[in-house]
Amino acid sequence: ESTAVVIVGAGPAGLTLGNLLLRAGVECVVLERRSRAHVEERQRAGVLDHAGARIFEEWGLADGVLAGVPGDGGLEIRVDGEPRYLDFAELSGGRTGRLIPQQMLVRRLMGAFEEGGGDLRFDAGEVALHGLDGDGPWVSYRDGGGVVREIGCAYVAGCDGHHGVSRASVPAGALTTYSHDHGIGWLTVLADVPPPRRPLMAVASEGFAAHFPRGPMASRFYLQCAPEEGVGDWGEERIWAQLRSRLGDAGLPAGRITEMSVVEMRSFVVDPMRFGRLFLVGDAAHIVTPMGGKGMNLAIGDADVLARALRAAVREGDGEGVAAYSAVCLRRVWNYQEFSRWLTEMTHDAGDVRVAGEFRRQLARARLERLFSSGAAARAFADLVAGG
Ligand code: RFL
Repeated sequence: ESTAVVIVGAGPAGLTLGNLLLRAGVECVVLERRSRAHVEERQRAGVLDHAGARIFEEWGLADGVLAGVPGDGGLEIRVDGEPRYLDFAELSGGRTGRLIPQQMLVRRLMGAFEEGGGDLRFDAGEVALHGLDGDGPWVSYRDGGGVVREIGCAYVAGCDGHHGVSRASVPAGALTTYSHDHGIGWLTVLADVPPPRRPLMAVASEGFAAHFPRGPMASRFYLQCAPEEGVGDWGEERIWAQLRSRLGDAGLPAGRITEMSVVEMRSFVVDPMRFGRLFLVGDAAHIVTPMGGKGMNLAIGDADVLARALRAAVREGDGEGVAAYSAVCLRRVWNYQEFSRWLTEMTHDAGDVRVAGEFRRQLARARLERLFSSGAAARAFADLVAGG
């Protein structure tokens, strides 16, 4: 069996790439380790930025993928309970994003891919990549029925997330890795609580908290905690009490908690995002903390750059895009890493004085204040939220 591109992983990166290649007339097969049900239910991100939405528009996928999805109009930052607003539509000249839960985007991308005749295989076990530094790589896997299969290809797209097999298949020393631990803890809770009127971040002396919409009846909450704390340290009572206090929302109802975990506040980048005929895409190449909501958008942005490069390489024999892939993606990756770090530092240093001390607390508060007193500062922020 052979195809032009084997895509490993059916998350936002792999499914976006699959759809774009289908549109570009480049043959591909998507191999996913987990079951269809598992992939459909996995809830994570919730914001598609303006640049991400543009990609689906440009490739003619917006009608299927973004129909009925509300816009991301703005952000409330509550400082010690005092509400402040940023209107992204106005500040960015209408370049707003969309509020779409990741699993809804994934389901719609799966639907579009399969309706278009795409080849998507779930329950693919023991995926292994071979011959990546030669001209004819191949990918082996064990299918749901236990049969070992091999697919020859011209290129492999490693879209299998941070813990996937693709990056691990690259020989030691071929990639430089950069990683940073932000030194703070985050607890995240997904609950059946009506969403806030607009996405909300809170800066408070007890620490950072946030309340984000995840569809019409669900919310995702984030709570800063000590770096060494685990889920076991947080009973439901403490969670709701801390959320009400930090968010300045005494009436916040305690809904059913459907998921709770500790988020690793760590950033990671590999350079180059390529080894021979393997391209690393999305979380396989980089992770950014959830702060700023850029992880899923980077995955989609990488997929767009790679789809254009592979279209030129496979259909026209033009290897320029393929050669430039890593450098083009890394420019955006570092720009978004910086945005995420900047936002993390400001919202955490300004709250709990134990994070960075009193002097930096005052600096962070000045930075925050600037967003509401300087139009230029607010527009720069909105510009990064819109992405590009
Ligand atoms: P994914 O989504 O991890 O998908 C990888 C896929 O590959 C499969 N896989 C394999 N398949 C075959 N063989 C193997 N050996 C395989 N190993 C793994 C996996 O089963 C999976 O289906 O990576 P991708 O596509 O690069 O997408 C990245 C995004 O999912 C990620 O960046 C975001 O979820 C990050 N993120 C957020 N991003 C945002 O843009 N905005 C947000 O608000 C936001 N919130 C979040 C987040 C991530 C979170 N967690 C849990 C890490 C909130 C959370 C809590």
